[in-house]
Amino acid sequence: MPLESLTFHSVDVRAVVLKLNRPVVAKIATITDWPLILIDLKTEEGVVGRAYLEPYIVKSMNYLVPALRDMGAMLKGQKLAPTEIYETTRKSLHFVGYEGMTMIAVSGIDMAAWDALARAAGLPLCTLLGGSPGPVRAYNSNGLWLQSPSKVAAEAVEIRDEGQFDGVKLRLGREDPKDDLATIDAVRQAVGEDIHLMIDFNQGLDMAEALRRCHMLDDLGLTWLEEPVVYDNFDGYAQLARELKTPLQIGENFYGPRDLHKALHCQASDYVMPDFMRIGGVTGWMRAAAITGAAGIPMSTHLYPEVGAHVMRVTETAHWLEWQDWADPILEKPYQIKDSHLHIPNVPGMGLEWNEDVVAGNLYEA
Ligand code: SMN
Ligand code: MG
Repeated sequence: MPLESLTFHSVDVRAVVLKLNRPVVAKIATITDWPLILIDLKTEEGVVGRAYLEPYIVKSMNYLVPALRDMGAMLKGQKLAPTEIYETTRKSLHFVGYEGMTMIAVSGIDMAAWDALARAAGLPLCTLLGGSPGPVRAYNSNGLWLQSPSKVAAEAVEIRDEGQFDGVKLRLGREDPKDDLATIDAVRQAVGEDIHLMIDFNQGLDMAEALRRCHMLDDLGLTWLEEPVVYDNFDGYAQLARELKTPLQIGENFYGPRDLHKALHCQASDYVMPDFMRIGGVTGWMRAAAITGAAGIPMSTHLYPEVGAHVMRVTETAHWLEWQDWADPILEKPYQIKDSHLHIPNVPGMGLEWNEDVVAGNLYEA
């Protein structure tokens, strides 16, 4: 099929809500119900590209689903050229801002467009991007929320054993910092000293508290300290990065590659970990990866392990893939983890097919 003549036809957009096996209990929010938006992008030639979005808050789908449908209607008849689609959709809401829900909708269409192009080419997405399928180093981020030290330690063993992981992410920010320290201790005793421990504060601290708590943790050999303060306080992050020995990690709340550029310009972090629904899907990631490559900043993924695996194969400073299996119930063939690596299936595109029974049983009217 000649790729250059592929033409955008339409998008089917469905909203689903799943119950989380291990609810999110973070300093700033508790989440029991996990929203997913499924996007099927169709071309006039009958190719279907698929992607999903996970916008955290169920009611956000009431705004995002109409935006996605509207973008789909607007794109009818346009060439299936993902970077051109990215620009058309992004600029269509320019006057209300590129960020926030605009960028989330742009990202969803972008990922589905890249998937459609790779499927039409008969290539895995990573191959279309100039790489090859292979293993991608991953840590497990499926749980370890703010519970008692003993509960977290027991769960850490389960989480490690879900894929012989050599890295797991632990959420901190308990009322008393001593309980955070006790949790790290209990986890190390349960899973051993050699495993990488990533720490996430989920933006829960103010600057004074962040300085105090991060200094307390600074000699523990932790792999990174993630989002201690509100995501856009780049001056505060720059101070933390200057003062701490442990690498600082931010980026899941960058809206587009320009936010990442601003953060690096401010020297706000040692590492970055863009999220696919906020950085601008595959197009936004590739632009961001050029910036981190030039700056020599290690780049990890946030959520969306399927798309993450493909782009990490072509990312100059690829660091860790965040493994989260929360979308697995709606997938016919969830990706597999072995020996702390995600293995990309050798199928066209990302190979996402919906488990229609699970989708039908969990639809949400948006
Ligand atoms: C996170 C992920 C998903 C929901 C809430 C919080 C977290 C992460 O910040 O980095 O995994
Ligand atoms: Mg995080």
